[in-house]
Amino acid sequence: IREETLRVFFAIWPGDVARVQLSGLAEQLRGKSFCSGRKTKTENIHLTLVFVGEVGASKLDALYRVADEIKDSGMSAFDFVVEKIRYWKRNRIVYATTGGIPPELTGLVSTLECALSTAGFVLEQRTYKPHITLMRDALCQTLPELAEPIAWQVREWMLVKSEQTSGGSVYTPIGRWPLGI
Ligand code: 2AM
Repeated sequence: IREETLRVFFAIWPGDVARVQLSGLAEQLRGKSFCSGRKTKTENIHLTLVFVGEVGASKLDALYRVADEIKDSGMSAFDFVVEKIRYWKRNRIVYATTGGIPPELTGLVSTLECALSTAGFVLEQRTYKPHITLMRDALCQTLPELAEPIAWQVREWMLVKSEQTSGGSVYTPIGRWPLGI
């Protein structure tokens, strides 16, 4: 009998206001014929911290343990400020990102990567590039400038289950950890 597996990643979800603003931005990209492509659904707009990938259900406890230990080490809340829209031609995605990566974000990601590796999870070796995917299968002529930054205070991070359905990706949080203020 094969063990059930789940596809999981650690991520941050923008606050409601920021998420609607980001969704409006994605809509604008399509509406004004900047780009063609598939817009990320509003509820799916997120910032990945670490993509863990397919794991056996029995590994979930180890993931929770890693996260609990990090939480107990006292990570701080921070502001994430979206200032740029970029087109990643190779992956055909349009994404939003920040001008300056907050040190708290770098700290959280590297702490997670390190603790996950120690716990035996094999991660991709790519350098972390924070991005919020707004559109997939995108073809772009030009990109608009952001009229003003879109910011929110990051006060928690999550473990999220990803399922592919006929209606697209469905993301379900299966764990949440607060950041201190
Ligand atoms: P993306 O938006 O650039 O595709 C869930 O799939 C999240 O994990 C997405 O934010 C996705 O980034 C990210 N991710 C990172 N590495 C991935 C991989 N190898 N396969 C799928 N998603 C990955």
